Parts: sequence; structure tokens; C-alpha cells
Amino acid sequence: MPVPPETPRTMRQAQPALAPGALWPAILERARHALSIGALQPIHTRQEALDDAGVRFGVRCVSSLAHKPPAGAAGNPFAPYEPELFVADISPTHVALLNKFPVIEHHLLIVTRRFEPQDSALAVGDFAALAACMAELNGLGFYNAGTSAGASQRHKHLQIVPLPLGPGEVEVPIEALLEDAPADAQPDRAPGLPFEHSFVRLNPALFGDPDNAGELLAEHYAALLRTASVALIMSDRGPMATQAYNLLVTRRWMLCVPRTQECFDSIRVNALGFAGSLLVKDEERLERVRRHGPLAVLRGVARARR
Ligand code: B4P
Repeated sequence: MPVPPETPRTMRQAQPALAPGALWPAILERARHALSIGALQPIHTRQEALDDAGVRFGVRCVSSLAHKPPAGAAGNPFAPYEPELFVADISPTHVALLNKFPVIEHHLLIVTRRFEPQDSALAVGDFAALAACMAELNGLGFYNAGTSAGASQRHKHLQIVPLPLGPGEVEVPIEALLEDAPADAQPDRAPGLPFEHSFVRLNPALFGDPDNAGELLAEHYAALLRTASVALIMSDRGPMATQAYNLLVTRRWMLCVPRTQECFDSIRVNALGFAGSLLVKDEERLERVRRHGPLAVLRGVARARR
């Protein structure tokens, strides 16, 4: 099922309201203030580099006592959101918030103003908001679509972390396995990735034209879902994916990974895992990642490659 025709007209016409050059200073100022009053509660980690099949993975192990409440304990944290975490109005439909419990500094959430479920299909308005932020910030955008894909909040939110992400030279560690992917603008598979996925290269110039970037990214997204055999069905809340998946977006490419389960051997994986960054709660789980190897962990939560 194609995505764009189901997108409400008002969403298609949403114009980003973000003033050029305003996002990064707003993130810095907000983070400083939120930290000083205790609204921002970073999770401290120790990062270890693990090499697997040419990818230098970063595995972060929690080193501080995290006070993060279990998901759902405090209701919906995005409606209403904590005003101290507000960064910017992005568009008529989306706001940018600081992630309250960041592991990576300046981790941004792009949240719908009105409630929409996290497993509903992304629409042009979601991509317009993402593109408006990514035009300002060289980051990795991502979406955990469904609990089996690592989402713990039900209210629709995309996320962006600034690049570089990993411990190695490569901006996004998994890019070491994307080099041999076809250069065309049609979704395909990257020969090096050992799990089912779909991949497409993007022209970075697209982000210089945020008004049209939303439409273009939504078209690529629909094609990626089709290529990865992630079906959409119509529900009373609009198009919904019939299975969980992770979507990763940089200025140069998009990657979609259908998910079979949230954890492998008690190691929880979200979209950042498929970028080459894993998070574990303790040394015991870190040891399991060392033993299995990071790629085996990723294979364990994704479909086998056809
Ligand atoms: P989800 O899509 O629901 O799930 P997630 O990114 O996997 O984070 P989760 O909440 O499950 O945290 P986890 O213990 O795995 O994202 C919801 C987002 O909302 C999270 O970023 C959360 O922190 C944030 N949030 C919750 N309450 C909030 C509030 N009141 N206001 C604003 N934001 C709120 O991971 C703990 C932390 O580590 C999270 O920040 C997560 O983003 C980060 N993380 C997870 N895996 C990582 C990795 N591999 N590398 C680096 N960081 C990682």
C-alpha cells in the first residue's frame, strides 16, 4: 500500500516553521538550562569498541545508576511534555524536545503535537519535520516502529543523534558494510548486511530544500517498506505497519530493517543498534555481546536474509 495518498492534505502542506540557524543554538541553550535544574538526566556509560566483519561497533555499558522510570510509569511523557525540555517548534504538526535520559549528548526527539501511535505509518509531515532538523544538524534520524523494534513510548516520535556516532573513523559504524550497495535511487539491498533489510542512497542536496524533502523522503520510505516486505493496513487511525521495523536516515542514505523481536539473549536492540551502536545495562550483557559478536546480536532480532 503506497503511503503518500493516505497522507492527509493538511500534513502535506505543513511548512517547517524552524528559522534557519536556530536549531543548534536552541539545543545547546536548552540542554544547559535543563541540566542545571535537573530536568535533563543523562545516563552515563562506558564505551567499548568491538570489531566485527569490518565494522567498528560501539557498545555502551551503563556505568551510572539510572533513575529512568519504567516506560508508562508516568503516563505519556510527550503530551504534555516537560516545558524545560522543549527546544523548538518545527512545524504545525511537530515539536522538538530534548531526550530526558540521553546517553548521547544533544539527543533530540521530534514529537507529534497530537497523539498518534508509534506503529502508525510515517507521513509526509513526519518527514518534513525530520528533514527540517537534519538540514540544520548533521545527524542520524531514526524511528523505532513498534515495541519489537525497541520503542517503549506509544506516542509517535522520531529521534536524531548528532554524528559522528561510533568509536571509529566512520561517521556511522555500519557504513563499512554499505559501501558495496548499488548507487541508484531505487531501494535495493546492501550485499554486506547479513540480515533482511532495504537500503537506498540519498542525494544530500535534498536537505537543502526542506519544503520538498518531506515528500521525497516519504516516497523513498514507501518504496523501502515495499522492498523489505513490510505491509501497511488501514486502521481507524490511518495506515499502520503489520510488523515492527527500524528506519535509519542520514543525509546520504536510508535503511529499513524489519524486526522479529526486541531482544537477543536479553540484549535490547533499537534502531541505533543497526547503525552500529549498542547499549547494555550491565557487564554481564556486555560479555554476552563480546561472546556472540554484535552482528550475531543484530541477526538475532531481524529476519534472516533471503
Ligand atoms: P523509544 O523509541 O520509545 O525507545 P528507545 O530509544 O529505545 O529508548 P527507551 O526509552 O526504551 O530507553 P532505553 O532504556 O532503551 O524512545 C523513547 C525516548 O523518550 C527515549 O529516548 C527516552 O529516553 C525518552 N523519554 C522518556 N521519557 C521522557 C520524557 N519525560 N521527556 C523526554 N524524553 C523522554 O535507553 C535509555 C536511553 O539510552 C535512551 O535515551 C535511549 O535513547 C538511549 N539509547 C538506547 N540505545 C542506545 C544506543 N544503542 N546507543 C546510544 N544511546 C542509546
